[in-house]
Amino acid sequence: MIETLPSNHAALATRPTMLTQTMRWFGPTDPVTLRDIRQAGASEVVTALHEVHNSAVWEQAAIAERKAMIEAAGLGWSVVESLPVHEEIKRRGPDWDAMIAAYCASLRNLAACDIRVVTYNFMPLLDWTRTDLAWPLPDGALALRFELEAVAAFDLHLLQRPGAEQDYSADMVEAAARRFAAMDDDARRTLERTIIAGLPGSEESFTVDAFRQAIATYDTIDADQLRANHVAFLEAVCPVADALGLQLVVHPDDPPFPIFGLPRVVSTEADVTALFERVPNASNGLCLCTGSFGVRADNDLPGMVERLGDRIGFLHLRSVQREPNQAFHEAAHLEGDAQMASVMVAVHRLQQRTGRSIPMRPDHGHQMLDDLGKQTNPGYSLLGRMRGLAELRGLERGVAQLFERGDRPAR
Ligand code: DNO
Repeated sequence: MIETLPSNHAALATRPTMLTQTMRWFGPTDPVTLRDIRQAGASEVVTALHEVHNSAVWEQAAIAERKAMIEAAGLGWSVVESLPVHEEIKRRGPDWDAMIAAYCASLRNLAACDIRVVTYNFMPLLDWTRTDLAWPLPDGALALRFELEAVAAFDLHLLQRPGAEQDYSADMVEAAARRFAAMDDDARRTLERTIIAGLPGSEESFTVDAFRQAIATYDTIDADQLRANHVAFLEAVCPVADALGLQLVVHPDDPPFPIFGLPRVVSTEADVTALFERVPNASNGLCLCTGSFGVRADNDLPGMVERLGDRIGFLHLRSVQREPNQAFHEAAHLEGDAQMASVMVAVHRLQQRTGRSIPMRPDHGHQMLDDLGKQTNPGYSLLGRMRGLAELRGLERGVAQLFERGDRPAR
């Protein structure tokens, strides 16, 4: 009845702005189906046209077709993860112009399909990197883990990268030698595949020889040069994205420090702050990944949400447990070092201040329960992520209720 409308509106106006719950979906070949994701309680997927090569344009018809498939399953698609940045752009190579033109064409086609948040990263050659994909936890679930010592064993003894020794401490070089000597052939091949064969979502994969050659193409590119190339990329694409009403959100380096002598320049709060200062366009945004930034104890995650909030267009909420010697593993979403409750308080405040529902997803769930016997994408099995999403959803509701009651937790 018309008379009831005003009071309904009033009720709506006071309802808190909550996160948009999403899950990553790798497309029609993903063993996790759209129905699974819907039952896990997400309202949207984040995805990419993984079948399209990095240098090619995402055609509007292909985007529209994928979107229709997602919507037919009762879900939405408004965040791309990822539109990969070609190495020619990161290196500022001879094909830079062509690759930028292709990137902008894809952005136009995405906007035409009303998809307005586009995730990318600027890590040379490798996307996210782990050294163990099935690290047993005390409860029998399996976690992803990273150990710099394992990277060093691979780098020094399998890859035999020239000059690699200079990138590790003497203790690490020794530990890596002992570790490598103790590994049989199978263990060495597994480590090699884990590091360079490409984890889910990485659009590149390498053999040892190809990786050595690819690293050499970055010989003259140090951190300052990579930063300049990142700025050049943004200066070229942000005006296009601004005009289309898109936001480009950069995913931080994972892990957030250089590996294999390759520079990494999106690892700290100072890195991203500098990026926003250099390229102030509205479309220059951040995918705040509490897992990637959280590997470094010097990244204050709740503070980053507070200070960088207006730039945050997408959230990856997961937690790592830091270990000695630059190692870490994926903890349960509310455990580990992320201080997730404090992050959520900051996120809740940000959403109320701006009235923006920010898309978020759980990430790198444990392989657990019925998923243990299944072929799954590492970090992207269903049940661990469903547990993560459920925990995050509960945490957000609890935080919202505290605020509604008038409690104002400082952090
Ligand atoms: C790993 C993901 C990353 C991320 C890209 C964004 O699980 O968070 O692969 O999608 O770095 O471009």
